[in-house]
Amino acid sequence: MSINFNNADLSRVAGISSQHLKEGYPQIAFSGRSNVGKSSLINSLLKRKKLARVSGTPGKTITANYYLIDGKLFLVDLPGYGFARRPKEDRAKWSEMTQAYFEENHALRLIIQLIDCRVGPTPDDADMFEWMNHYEVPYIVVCTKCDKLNKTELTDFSEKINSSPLFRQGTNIILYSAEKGIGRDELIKRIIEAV
Ligand SMILES: Nc1nc2c(ncn2[C@@H]2O[C@H](COP(=O)(O)OP(=O)(O)OP(=O)(O)O)[C@@H](O)[C@H]2O)c(=O)[nH]1
Ligand SMILES: [Mg+2]
Repeated sequence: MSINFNNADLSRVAGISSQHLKEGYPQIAFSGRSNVGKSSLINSLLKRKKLARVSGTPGKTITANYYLIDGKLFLVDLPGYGFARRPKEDRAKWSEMTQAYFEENHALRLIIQLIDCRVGPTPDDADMFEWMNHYEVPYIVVCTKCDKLNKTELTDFSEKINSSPLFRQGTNIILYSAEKGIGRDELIKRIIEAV
């Protein structure tokens, strides 16, 4: 299938769980902690500077944003988790929104789970993998902001992440930089395969 990633529009913002789409165009969802770089990654995939909002203050909006790509699939920017300063009500809302998204979602093809290269997997990420493994949801791992590590750090990180016990065997792991465009071609390939 050929997909024109330059042809993209924000087509739906779900602010409450009943607004999620569960059928229709195939969906690829981006999941990860606040500030991990979900929106930046979507912008870099689409070669757009500002389509997905990149926030200086992370975790401000708890919405799922659906970007329709070339009239063929949705990229879904899910609300980020694990932001410590977030009030309790927000965390409850996050859980409700996220669970509702995953429950009986017939359109979901792949979760792209993001991990920050400088942070590594957090306990919240571990919960997410446990959950995805349990429900046999297809996922790949994208390690963001790899431009921030030097060569030695990147080698160390790669070794650690490649032997992480959190992931299902054979999990695809991509090193990514939204700033430099590193990993973009490979990620696009995986998305097309999943669709
Ligand atoms: N150096 C570098 N910085 C990045 C990269 N990707 C994202 N950032 C920065 O990381 C910060 C957070 O990026 P966002 O894309 O807003 O992160 P998010 O996961 O969407 O955050 P929430 O929407 O709050 O959940 C911003 O300051 C970005 O500029 C990258 O590849 N390299
Ligand atoms: Mg974001």
